[in-house]
Amino acid sequence: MSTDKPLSAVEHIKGASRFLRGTIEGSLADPVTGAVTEEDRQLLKFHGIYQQDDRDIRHERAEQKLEPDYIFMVRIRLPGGILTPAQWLAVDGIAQRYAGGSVRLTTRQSIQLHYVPKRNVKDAMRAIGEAGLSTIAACGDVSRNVVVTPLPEQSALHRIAYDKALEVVEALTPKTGAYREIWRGAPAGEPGENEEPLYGPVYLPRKFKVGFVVPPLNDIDIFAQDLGFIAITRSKQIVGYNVAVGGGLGMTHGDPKTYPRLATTIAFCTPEQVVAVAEHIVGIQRDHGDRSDRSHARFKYTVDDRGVDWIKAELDRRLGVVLEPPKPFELTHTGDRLGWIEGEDGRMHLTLFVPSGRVVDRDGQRFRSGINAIARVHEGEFRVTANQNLIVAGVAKEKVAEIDRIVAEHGLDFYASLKPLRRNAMSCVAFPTCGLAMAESERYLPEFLAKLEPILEKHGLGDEDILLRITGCPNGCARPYLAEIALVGRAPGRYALFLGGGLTGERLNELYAPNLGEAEILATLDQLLGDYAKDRKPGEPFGDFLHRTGVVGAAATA
Ligand code: SRM
Ligand code: SF4
Repeated sequence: MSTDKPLSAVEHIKGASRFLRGTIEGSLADPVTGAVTEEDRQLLKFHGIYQQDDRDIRHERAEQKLEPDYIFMVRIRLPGGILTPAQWLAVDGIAQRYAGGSVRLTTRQSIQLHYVPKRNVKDAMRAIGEAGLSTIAACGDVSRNVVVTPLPEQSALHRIAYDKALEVVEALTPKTGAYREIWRGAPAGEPGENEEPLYGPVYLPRKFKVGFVVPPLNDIDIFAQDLGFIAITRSKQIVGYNVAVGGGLGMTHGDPKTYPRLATTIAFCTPEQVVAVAEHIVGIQRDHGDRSDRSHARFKYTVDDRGVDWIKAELDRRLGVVLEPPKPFELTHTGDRLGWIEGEDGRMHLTLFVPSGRVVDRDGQRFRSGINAIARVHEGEFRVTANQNLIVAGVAKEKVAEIDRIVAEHGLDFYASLKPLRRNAMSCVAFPTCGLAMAESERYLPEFLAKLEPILEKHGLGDEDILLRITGCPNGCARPYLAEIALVGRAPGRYALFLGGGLTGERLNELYAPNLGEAEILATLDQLLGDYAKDRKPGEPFGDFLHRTGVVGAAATA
């Protein structure tokens, strides 16, 4: 371990947990409270479950001297975002029966079910298992859901990258028997001496995120990952992967020791080396990450504290070979391309826009009913994108008209007329379920868009690709620090304004103003967008313009 400082409280909880067993069963069965013990709250995360409370009624309940309205969020991990139509319908049924009714697609291609009362947690988990799905390691200090570019048109390359990602998933999934015992009814056993050959008894110092991308798309934001594999292709084959390390976005307002960081591309490895690279990078973080201070425990800080050269040398040493330098590659854009795309195998793929990933029936747009109706006739698979959208993948050409009819009947064909600002925008969950939210995000995005769109139109920019992301706090769940415009929550109705990210996910934005209300944000953007409309070069993106004109970047601080 890298430090002599005292271990953080969570390290003690993990160490005493007997490989994540804790007293979870007892906590869930305790009828006196809707909550679990603090130790079990921490351990449940490794099982994909967060204890939350409904923040809309927190104060009211406190005034009535009631405990908070405890609820649980269950995160189903889906490597590469893939699930079958039958699994989709099963998840919808679980959301209706045991949770608050809505399915939430996430920025890591997973599915979250909110509002699960404690009494329903076991039933929900059993039903998830019966659907052939799992929640293990969807949260916690382990490798999280592995994201893979969904890449509909290049079906062969997608399959190769996806299969490789599944090998990594297999290698990095915790092996503890606790999950099977608690949720799948396996006989309770005494923990083995070495149930976690890779992680060991205290797992990683912090969460760890792995992604696979196939250039030129960067629809998973590869440089936000702790460990990124960038496919290098030659004549429709993946000849290997560049290895990028140390990405991560979380920070704390006003604390310069915490910061977003883009992953650094350090090497090239062959397809056969990928799993070993993943295991050894995880091993480096396990052995050298900071276990005393959780705000300094992500791999990005290990990379910066030790230096990129040290990480590369340590990786080579553990592998027993010197990896080659990275190969050239080019990324052209982030985000999803909505609508139909034909794959090289002749199959059709429809990317549906799902605002903030929330699958509900609302007004004229009936996402839940519409996607369920598609699932009943669809013979391919669904892919959740890392931008909270859903791909109906692998549709036979003769089925396209039928899917289109269902889409139109449920009011989901509006994607075709969306302006780029709305199409690209992302928000995190925030209130009322996220315990860390400082300001609204998902519930505020539509309102903010309705105010920003007329400003864009006024300046003749309605059809420009502008990338906006909003989060309710600086943790960065909607990857705001990669956007051209980002609102990062500070307090109810107040946001830090970050500007100047790029459209390919290769440049972080910068803090422009630390604490603004809506009127100030709109006035600032009105001014800057007006300047952009007047003075931009042909084809120049907004973020690039802000850098060139010194609004942000080196010129701004010089
Ligand atoms: Fe996140 C914590 C939601 C992607 C950085 N994130 C949380 C929690 C669990 C709050 C908590 O700890 O109590 C949020 C639950 C809210 C709720 O009510 O549902 C939450 N994060 C989300 C999701 C659902 C956002 C969304 O709107 O889709 C995403 C679920 C991903 C998944 O399926 O696994 C989500 N979170 C991300 C990402 C983006 C990514 O991974 O590509 C990031 C930034 C990348 C990174 O990790 O650096 C991210 N979440 C965080 C952090 C800050 C970590 C840090 O290094 O400081 C936290 C807080 C923490 O870990 O202490 C956090
Ligand atoms: Fe919650 Fe903050 Fe993540 Fe938004 S960014 S979901 S407010 S932790």
